[in-house]
Amino acid sequence: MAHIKTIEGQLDAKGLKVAIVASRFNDFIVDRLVGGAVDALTRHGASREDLTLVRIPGAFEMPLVAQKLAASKKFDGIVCVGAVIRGATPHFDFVANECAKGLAQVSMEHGIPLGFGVLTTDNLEQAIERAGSKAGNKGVDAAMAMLETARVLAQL
Ligand code: INI
Repeated sequence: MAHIKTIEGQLDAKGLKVAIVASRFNDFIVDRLVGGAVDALTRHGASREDLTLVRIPGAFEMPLVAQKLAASKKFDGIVCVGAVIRGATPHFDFVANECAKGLAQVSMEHGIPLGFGVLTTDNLEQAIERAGSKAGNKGVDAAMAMLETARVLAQL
């Protein structure tokens, strides 16, 4: 293909201040996602002192907390990690939908890159698969997506 002007984000997290918002609900899954996000960011140059972990009750509370973090302007990006599991959640759809919708709104309103690492699965096995086993670690993916987006936004 002919050369065209291309803008893309370098995966360099050096100097980036990042808030990681993690729900306590299903914490044995979520802790793996937090670990993945921290690992991904520090391996790409972020310093631990620039990372702040915010623990909250559940995925439903995530948008409000992300909104406050974004409004504080103390962070270059936010990574949200949680696990909403249908099998154990009669109100799965409400929690999952409100969480995703609210976080997208925060990202747009504040122009802040937000990595969405909230698992929404039918059962526990699928959640385990995405928390550091055969389907990877969605905390890693969310952190990397936030990082790439932050570096793209800085050039626009
Ligand atoms: N919160 C989650 O993060 N994951 C879930 O699977 C879940 N379930 O199963 O209900 C869940 N519910 C709690 C919810 O996020 C709120 O914390 C709660 O309703 C209080 O507002």
